[in-house]
Amino acid sequence: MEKVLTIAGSDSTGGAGIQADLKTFEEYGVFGFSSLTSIVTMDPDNGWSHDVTSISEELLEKQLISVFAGGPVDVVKTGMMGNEKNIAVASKFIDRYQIKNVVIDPVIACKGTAQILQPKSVEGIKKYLLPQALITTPNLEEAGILSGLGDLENLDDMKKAAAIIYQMGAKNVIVKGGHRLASDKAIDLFYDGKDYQALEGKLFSTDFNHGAGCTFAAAIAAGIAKGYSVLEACKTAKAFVAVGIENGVSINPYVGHIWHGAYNQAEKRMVPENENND
Ligand code: PXL
Repeated sequence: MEKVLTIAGSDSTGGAGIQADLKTFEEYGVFGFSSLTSIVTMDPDNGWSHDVTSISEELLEKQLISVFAGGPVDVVKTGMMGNEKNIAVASKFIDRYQIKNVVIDPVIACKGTAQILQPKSVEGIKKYLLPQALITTPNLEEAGILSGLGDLENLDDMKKAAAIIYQMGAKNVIVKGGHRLASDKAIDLFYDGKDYQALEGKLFSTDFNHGAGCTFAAAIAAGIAKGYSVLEACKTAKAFVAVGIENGVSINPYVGHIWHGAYNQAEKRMVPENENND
């Protein structure tokens, strides 16, 4: 069975982060490993503000030693890293085990919070992780920050940003247009160093989409583990996330989540037989 490792933060509400990744890996039928970098908590008494508690680099290293005790994994995916030291540790293990299939979700800012990583972490992502990336999946804001271009407003801006991020060492770049792009479609821009390809999908007008970015990168990682080409993995991930958003769920008064199991209608699994016969 294919093995996929996520190195990311915890979202205890189960929509984003490591929880999204492991749920997505399961839907793709690959074996999921995880190493936590940070724990995100949200405060209902304070406008649902997000707080990030980083995990120490020593504890991240211990988790990675546990994961790699059985040898290399097929794919590594990274998400929220917490701080630059954790970025360096993750990078060291990717290098040590010669992992080539590396999906970097450069989590810099989340919806629902301001900038959550220090500027130093942005530098860490550029210095350590992008050169190791088979693909990186910035959203519009992150692509603007990483490329140094600032606000990206249209497809041309996305192309320029993708080319700059490609030059930083990522072998493929997909910039997610999402809701921030002035368009009535959900447009993602894929670039492999030669050609640009705009992937178009339906834009859903729902707020129940927390976790979409993490799930997209996790789905790409799982698709690559399954043997899809990078572009096919992106297209399938886009479809996987779109159905998840379409079937998003209200979790509490503050946030609604993408339903990670929607693509395979996971809610219909394991229903007791007598209920199935109704
Ligand atoms: O969506 C970005 C993100 C990534 N990782 C974790 C998060 C969030 C947003 O809340 O909690 C752990």
